[in-house]
Amino acid sequence: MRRETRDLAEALGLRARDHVALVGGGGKTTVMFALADQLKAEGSTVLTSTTTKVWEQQAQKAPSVILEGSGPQWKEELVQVLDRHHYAFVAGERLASGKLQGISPTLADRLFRDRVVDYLILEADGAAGRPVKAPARYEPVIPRTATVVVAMAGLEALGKPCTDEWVFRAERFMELTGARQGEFLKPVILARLLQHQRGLFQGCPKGARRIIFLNKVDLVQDRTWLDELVGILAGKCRLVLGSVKEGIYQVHR
Ligand SMILES: Nc1nc2c(ncn2[C@@H]2O[C@H](COP(=O)(O)OP(=O)(O)O)[C@@H](O)[C@H]2O)c(=O)[nH]1
Ligand SMILES: [Mg+2]
Repeated sequence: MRRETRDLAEALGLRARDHVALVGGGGKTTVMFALADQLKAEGSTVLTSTTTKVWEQQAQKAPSVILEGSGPQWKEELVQVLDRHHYAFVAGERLASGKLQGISPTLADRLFRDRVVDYLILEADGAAGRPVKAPARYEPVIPRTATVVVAMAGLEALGKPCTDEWVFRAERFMELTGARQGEFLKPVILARLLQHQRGLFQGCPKGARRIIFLNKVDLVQDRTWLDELVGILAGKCRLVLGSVKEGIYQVHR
């Protein structure tokens, strides 16, 4: 079954009070903020954050950035900002690099359990700007209370060589998928990354819903490999093909 929608939250099958962790590459930050904007516009309260690091400029897409490391008044500030804007980004502290340190997974758990907001949306993985990544043994950092894990990849990588240019942690990627150095990233190889126990869903909490989101479909010219990829993945878990840029999503179930 396949259908199209312009509703991102619905494409991902979100339910009331979900705790969403985004992993992989190819658009996690973009999805996080698009989702937060939508949920806020629909009247929900939202917190965005990361368990890794984020550029301060990116975090500022939220109406307010609250730093846990700024002192004991941070929680009070957060409550005030949420009262006013219904949406904030929470981080740990400012780093010299211009990035913000994220929050610990246990703080994410606490914020979720304390029902501070309706939705908590986290970037739980880093991809160094590449559309595809393989997780190291200590990645991603998904809080235990996450109810949804969205594993992402950027579709512009399909057919490109499996090298550092397109794949973050390329060596680990080849270990996991059996791809050879420089081999074209074929559908079957990307599917292995998504389906491997130590692949993109590594560390997914037991009860969390798993969603595969293949983004940047607007950059795909030849649909043959895309159809092949859908053929392998569809029916196994919720699969979304889309373009956050164009705001259009295809849901395969
Ligand atoms: N063409 C296209 N570019 C996108 C889309 N979504 C995100 N991008 C771009 O892809 C790059 C990586 O996105 P980002 O959200 O930072 O990915 P992350 O590394 O997974 O957090 C950025 O330059 C985005 O503007 C999309 O749907 N289509
Ligand atoms: Mg990012």
